[in-house]
Amino acid sequence: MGLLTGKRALIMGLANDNSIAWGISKAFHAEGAELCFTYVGDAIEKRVRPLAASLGVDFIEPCNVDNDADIDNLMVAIKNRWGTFDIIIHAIGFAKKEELAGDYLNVTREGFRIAMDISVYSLTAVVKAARPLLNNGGSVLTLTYHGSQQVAQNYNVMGVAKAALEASVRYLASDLGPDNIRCNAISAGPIRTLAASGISGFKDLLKNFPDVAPLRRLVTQEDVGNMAMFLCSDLASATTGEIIYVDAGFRNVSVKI
Ligand code: NAD
Ligand code: 0WE
Repeated sequence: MGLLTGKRALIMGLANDNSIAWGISKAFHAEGAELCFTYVGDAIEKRVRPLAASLGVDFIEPCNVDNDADIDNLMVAIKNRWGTFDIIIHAIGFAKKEELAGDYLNVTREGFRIAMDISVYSLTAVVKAARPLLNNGGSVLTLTYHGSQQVAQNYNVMGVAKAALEASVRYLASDLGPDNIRCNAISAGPIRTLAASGISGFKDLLKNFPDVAPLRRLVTQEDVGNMAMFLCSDLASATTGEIIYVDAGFRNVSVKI
């Protein structure tokens, strides 16, 4: 018996084998969860299919979270295949690349709207659509970053979006709690993924992080996957509305130079 045996998990945000969602998927599979993956676009579909197959998963659906119809269609597909389910992993974040450099105050109205829509509203939209299908004992988990709490150079509008995402977690936890469904976030340290490629200063961040972090190392997709597995298991049955750090202790160190 695995810690997630009998649980069905929707995994949103798998792009390739560097994705945080892949670390979570491997940990979930190892503990017996049944998985469904979503993708956006043909390029990502080509990456997701073989990864899913390597875990014996053939339940793969398209879903662009900027589109209510996609979210509704996803829930119809889940209702048809599973009836009900237990876990939502939301590992999605997006801002236009030009918003992730220079001063925050240069953010545009459209850049702000897109970051908030894809990175924040999507969690609530998915939970709202999924709610009739979610089982008692279920769990919703999203991914955040400490740039929500303290200024992180170049993170800019994503920091503002993550602050709103973390507040959403608390409100969703309050709404879902009476049905015994939990909602939490993992705040991960920097990890080299597609969403971190080509970001100015990211290489330096990865280089310097182990000198400062108490554990003297970077965080891995597996570190995050294991915490996600625990949080979505019944071992975390009274934890909801929380932001759990998987950052090798970095956020507690004040002098970072
Ligand atoms: P990733 O690029 O592997 O995953 C991001 C995913 O978001 C991709 O699968 C992409 O397809 C998806 N996505 C973007 N726009 C979408 C849309 N409109 N509809 C549906 N999906 C969409 O990168 P990652 O680092 O694994 O990111 C996963 C989550 O982890 C994000 O929320 C990110 O903010 C967060 N996070 C990342 C780090 C890091 O350093 N990499 C640290 C803390 C938190
Ligand atoms: O949340 C993230 C990634 C956010 C992200 C990254 C991209 C790159 C490509 C959102 N949208 C896009 N859009 C793109 O076009 N992280 C926590 C990783 C990250 O991103 C940073 C960081 C860190 C850490 C950006 C600037 C500074 C630090």
